Amino acid sequence: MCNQKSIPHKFIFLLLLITPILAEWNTRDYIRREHSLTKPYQGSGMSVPYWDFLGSTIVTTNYVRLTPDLQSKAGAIWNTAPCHTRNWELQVQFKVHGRGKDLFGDGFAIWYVRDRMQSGPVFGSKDYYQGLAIIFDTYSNHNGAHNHQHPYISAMINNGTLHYDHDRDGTHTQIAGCEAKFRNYNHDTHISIMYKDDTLIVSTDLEGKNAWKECLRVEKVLLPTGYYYGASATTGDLSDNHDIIAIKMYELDLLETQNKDEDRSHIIPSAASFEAPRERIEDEKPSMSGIKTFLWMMCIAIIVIVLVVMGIMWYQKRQENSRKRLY
Ligand SMILES: *[C@@H]1O[C@H](CO)[C@@H](O)[C@H](O)[C@H]1NC(C)=O
Ligand SMILES: [Ca+2]
Repeated sequence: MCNQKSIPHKFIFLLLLITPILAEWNTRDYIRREHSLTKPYQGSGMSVPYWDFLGSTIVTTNYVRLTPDLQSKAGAIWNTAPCHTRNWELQVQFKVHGRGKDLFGDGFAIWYVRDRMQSGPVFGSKDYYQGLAIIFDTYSNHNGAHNHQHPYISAMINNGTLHYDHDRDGTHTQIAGCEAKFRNYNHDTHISIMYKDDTLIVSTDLEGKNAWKECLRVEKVLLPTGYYYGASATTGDLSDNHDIIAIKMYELDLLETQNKDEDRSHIIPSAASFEAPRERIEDEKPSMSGIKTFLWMMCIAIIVIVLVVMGIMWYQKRQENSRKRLY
């Protein structure tokens, strides 16, 4: 009797011993309050700790609305603290919704950039920026054929020299993208932007299944520390409510290969690969049709086979000749 009773106590004691160790292992999930925006938003008075507002943005108890479903609005929120973390994950819960069934726009963007609080033409923020933009483009400005449907999520890295071209929906400056229907859902919609080991991974949770689905992954992306997080949105002739419900920034552990003393603050934003040149060529002259490509492949295959056969024949002939010489 006595023994049986003491077992759970021992167990609890063991748990108490283990818990701090588990908590320490869990540093991967270390949330950084100074880069996060969670309910309740308001601190004392009107201000929201760590965030500044621009333009049409309003704060309610349940959401931060960057633009209402009205024409020609632009709004933004900007984190007041620069991010000094090398590996991070930003999880954003958002809601894009409006009365428009077929016509809505323009979209919103999530930023990690050098200059904060600057309104401009790129979804409510400045063009020729330095840093990273994750763009949620709901309206296709492109009159010609696109390789993709809208709404569309894309990533763009800028060192301050690139222009975001709305006429092409930014397709020739994006590093990657994916189609993603994220409008007018009753359930929660989330995006995860992970920057780890110089790799950018964007995942979405749009179907209310509580699971991440990879949208894009790009290696060799260089971003400095010390930039600012933000979100901005615009409406034009078309409109939508662009709401941010929550932003959670997680500090991720340094990898063993990363030197913690390395100064990453002077890096110029860059990405080794661009989708750009390929799409630009496709835009100017249509790419080869499937049949044409197939015929080309056939031709090349036949040439290769002929060459191989000729090579074998030549080789055999030579073998024969050398054998003849031996006799
Ligand atoms: C900025 O990016 C452009 C386009 O990728 C590139 O041609 C240029 O060399 C870059 N400039 C700097 C200073 O890195
Ligand atoms: Ca667009």
